Amino acid sequence: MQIEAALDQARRLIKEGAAIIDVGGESTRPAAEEVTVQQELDRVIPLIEKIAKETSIIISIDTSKPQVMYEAISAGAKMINDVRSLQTENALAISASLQLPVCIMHMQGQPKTMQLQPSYNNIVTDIYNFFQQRIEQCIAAGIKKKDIIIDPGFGFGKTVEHNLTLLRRLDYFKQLACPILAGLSRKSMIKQLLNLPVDKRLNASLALATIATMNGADIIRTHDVAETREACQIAAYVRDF
Ligand code: 7PM
Repeated sequence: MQIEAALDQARRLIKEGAAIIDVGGESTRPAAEEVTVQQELDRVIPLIEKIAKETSIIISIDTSKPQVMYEAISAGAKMINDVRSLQTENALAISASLQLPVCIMHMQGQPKTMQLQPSYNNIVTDIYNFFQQRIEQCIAAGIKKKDIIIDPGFGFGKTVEHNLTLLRRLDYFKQLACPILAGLSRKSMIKQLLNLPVDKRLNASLALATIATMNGADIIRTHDVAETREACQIAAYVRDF
């Protein structure tokens, strides 16, 4: 996407009521090729600068690369979203030095191959144990517990059954005492369950976001902010009544 189109998209998300905008320069879709640091920087830095100049929205930098984290924060980002959970060399140390919220997402394998043969002993406890260890390692590196957000990583090295189980049992992760982020919007589990193309997945995405909220999600990652806010506000009223 070119910079003006990306900026328009950011403006639309803000107008619809987004609390956070996630900006990324690496595709993490299944089978995606890797990109270089310079490619990522060229894609995200000018955009972050422009969004930060225009608004005070929280910008999250979606990257696994420590140099991109550092430069994005210098450009105005205020949060890190890492689908590799800060496991890249130096990512943990750089994040700790930045002292900002970080979303650590669970992924089995790498984007290129993660959907080939996902396998767990127990999808819920395996991922729970992963977070328990990872939170400990983050804290040991100097990241504050209050800055850690956890995300089970729907679709990242998971079958549709794994995704359904995680969604049903999302409340189990509350014991870790970190905010829970869930990204389900337009994901391929909807194709697998209802056989809908990506531009027809809004209703199903709202159902998934509603269930995630009922089951304890604190932050929802979505393409359709206005609709998702309404659905999740209702779910939160029912949940917290
Ligand atoms: C194709 C397939 C395009 C999948 C894009 C995607 C998450 C994320 C993504 C998530 C966090 C998408 C995904 N998903 N970061 N990045 N959690 N923290 O649907 O679920 O945007 S990429």
